[in-house]
Amino acid sequence: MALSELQHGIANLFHEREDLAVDRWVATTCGYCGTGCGLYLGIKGGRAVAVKADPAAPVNKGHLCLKGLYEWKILDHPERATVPLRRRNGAMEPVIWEAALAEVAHRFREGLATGGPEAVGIYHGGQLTLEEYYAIHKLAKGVLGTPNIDANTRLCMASTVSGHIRSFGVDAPPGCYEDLDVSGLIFIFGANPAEMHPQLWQRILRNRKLNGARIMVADPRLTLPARAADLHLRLRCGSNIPLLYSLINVLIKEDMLDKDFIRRSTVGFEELAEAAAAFPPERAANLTGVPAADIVAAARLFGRSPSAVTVFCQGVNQSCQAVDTVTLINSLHLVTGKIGKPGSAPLSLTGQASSMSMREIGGGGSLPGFRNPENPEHRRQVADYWGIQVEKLPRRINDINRMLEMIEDGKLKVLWVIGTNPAVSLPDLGFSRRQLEKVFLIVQDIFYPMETAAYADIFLPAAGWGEKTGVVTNSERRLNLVRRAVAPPGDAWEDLAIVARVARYLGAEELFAWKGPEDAFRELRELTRGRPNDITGVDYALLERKGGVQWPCPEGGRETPRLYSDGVFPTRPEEAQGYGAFNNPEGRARLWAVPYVPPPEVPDEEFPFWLNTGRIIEHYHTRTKTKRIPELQALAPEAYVEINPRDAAQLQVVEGEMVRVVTRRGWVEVPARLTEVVAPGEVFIPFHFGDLDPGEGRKRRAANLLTGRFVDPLSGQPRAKAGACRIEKRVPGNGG
Ligand SMILES: Nc1nc2c(c(=O)[nH]1)N[C@H]1C(S)=C(S)[C@@H](COP(=O)(O)OP(=O)(O)OC[C@H]3O[C@@H](n4cnc5c(=O)[nH]c(N)nc54)[C@H](O)[C@@H]3O)O[C@H]1N2
Ligand SMILES: Nc1nc2c(c(=O)[nH]1)N[C@H]1C(S)=C(S)[C@@H](COP(=O)(O)OP(=O)(O)OC[C@H]3O[C@@H](n4cnc5c(=O)[nH]c(N)nc54)[C@H](O)[C@@H]3O)O[C@H]1N2
Ligand code: SF4
Ligand SMILES: [Mo]
Repeated sequence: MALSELQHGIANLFHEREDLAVDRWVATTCGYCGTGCGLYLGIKGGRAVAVKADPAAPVNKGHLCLKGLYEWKILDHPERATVPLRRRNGAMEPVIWEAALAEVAHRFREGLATGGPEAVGIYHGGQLTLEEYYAIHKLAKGVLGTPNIDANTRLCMASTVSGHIRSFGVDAPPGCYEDLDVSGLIFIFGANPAEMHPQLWQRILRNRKLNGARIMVADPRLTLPARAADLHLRLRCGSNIPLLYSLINVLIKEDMLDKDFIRRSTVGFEELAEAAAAFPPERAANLTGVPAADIVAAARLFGRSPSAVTVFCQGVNQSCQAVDTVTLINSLHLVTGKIGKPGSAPLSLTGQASSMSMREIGGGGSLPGFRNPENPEHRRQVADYWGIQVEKLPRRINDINRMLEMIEDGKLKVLWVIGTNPAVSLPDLGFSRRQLEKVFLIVQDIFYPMETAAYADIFLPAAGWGEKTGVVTNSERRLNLVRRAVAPPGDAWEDLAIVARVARYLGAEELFAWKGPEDAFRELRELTRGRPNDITGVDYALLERKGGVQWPCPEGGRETPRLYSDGVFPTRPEEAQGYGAFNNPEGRARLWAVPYVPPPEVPDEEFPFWLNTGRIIEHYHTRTKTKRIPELQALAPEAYVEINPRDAAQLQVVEGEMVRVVTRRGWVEVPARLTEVVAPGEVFIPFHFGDLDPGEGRKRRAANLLTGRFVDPLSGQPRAKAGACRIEKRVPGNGG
């Protein structure tokens, strides 16, 4: 099937759906990627039977990609989890809810009593609702008082969060999708929106068609956007810093700056200019593999275009020096004044449907409303609102990397995993799975079996997308509603209800006395009053009426598509999300002279290839949903490794041949796919395929058996995109 069909959805499938006689269509939001498309779920006889796009949805205006179109099929899949389970003599057995929850609470109490707040922890996903994140964080910080609270967004957007705070004071993304419609230049930097944010790619293409927008791509792979681009900067894996510095070098040398904006709205230009001076295009060409002339051409395209959006995602967040890369992308826009205006912004794409919501209510280590956990006033505001002792709130959180080390050291004893599949998605799975094995593990998911549940002591079945109501925020700060359209299967409960019931067992019932998600929303909304993400002017009815609202939207005010239009940034210490060099009383953004640190692991004689990992359009993450949708699974049934034909010839590997990919951490065996998409010297493996799926046999194919625990020093985000590996021809019968 052509990629364009996958992006649009197949036209006649869509029309068939329109004719389908359903009882009612329920307006909701897609539960997959951070684009946040509006759609209708068709219900017949109490069951979901169809999806159709919402022509009025501001994000996708009547289009959906295939993942969205087939989303209804997961709703009553036979492998949906329906009963709580408890491990007894090695096997999982059904138990009643109250027994399971009483045991969860007992384990938490026991952990707290014997090891203090550090003995317990929660690790959750980025596909829940705003209200659920709020409840989880209130429980962790306000009731358990534990610093061990983190989310899978550590693997996803953590570097952008830190980068935004360092540049702008607060993790509030400046731009919006409309910028993609009107900008003169779309610079796609370490992202593949054609496959990962298909409806945004359609908007970019429409802009090109209607307005002649230019497209520029920085990616080691020859992705679809790279093929469509006016200019492809095919940098080597892990070389973002020298490339960005060199672009800034040329912008300065050729005087393509907005000096007024630099003077009025930024600090740190001299230091940045000095650091960039060390990266003339010729030097950067050596470090990145991009011809010097292309670097100059790229800088001119950017500098001379009246407007520019830089779209970035995991080729930044999961690559080397990720936070530094984010700050340099922001700096590129700040020194050219290309921010806060129509068509101009750095635009970080969020991955999961609601990972932005998580950031708004205190994920990633802050407090609700982008509050600074070290600011006594911010701490007091939250503690007073919750009616708890301020000392209870952790000052610093332990991220998932630290939590795994604490399990290994025997300090963290009870871990509750909610809506994420760490047995596939964490790096260095050999190490990570040992920790899941060791800790007392509670897993709360919508499917059973799934890989992480294989390590669980208690399993709690959750209601999922289509079965619960709440808010999800997309990449452009747009709050959208997801709606309950059908009842959850069997005895599955909504995550919000599970968290509230555990709180009751812990004696904190009154802190979670909500009748439903809208009560929780009304409570959390008050904590944003006067903060950068003020949503006191929003309620469910407004979200429904408008098809989403972009924050801030204060009471009595209106929504805000674009931030920082006045050139003032929330960097004042009393306002900012942290303390540090980015604080300045004038509200100016910070330009950083970041160091350039060559990657710790680079290809060598023993491991001669760069290993890049990522995604494909057909599957979502660890495939718990997409492998269960026959139409998607059939399109991409198996893992593989992309190898350049030149390297394959040297290795004497042919198309489809099983090869072993080996790193210092482990190995996998997958078929070779010979393709020019990867450059010589680099290979790519999709990370979607777990290897513990019962029914699929035990296969060693999970990309994270290969990745290492190299984390960004500023964000703690593991590097999934640049390691060293070798390819071995498989010798039949050599075991393993
Ligand atoms: N179909 C589908 N869509 C998804 C998802 C999914 O699983 N499936 N997941 C969602 C989520 S959670 C996320 S986070 C997003 C991720 O969306 P993307 O970030 O767009 O996807 P990736 O494939 O992880 O990586 C993007 C590109 O980064 C490039 N890259 C690798 N190393 C470097 C480098 O050093 N520099 C540069 N400049 N580029 C590099 C890779 O070659 C790759 O093409 O997608 C979201 N959308
Ligand atoms: N090598 C490598 N590793 C990576 C990446 C990479 O590019 N390369 N990308 C990283 C990134 S960006 C991300 S975001 C992570 C994603 O990694 P994971 O979070 O592990 O991915 P998912 O498969 O989406 O897991 C979500 C789980 O939640 C369940 N679920 C869905 N909805 C609900 C719900 O409403 N309630 C509950 N309780 N459960 C629910 C699903 O069944 C699934 O088991 O992977 C990271 N790991
Ligand atoms: S682009 Fe993303 S949000 Fe839109 S339908 Fe596809 S997966 Fe869903
Ligand atoms: Mo992600």
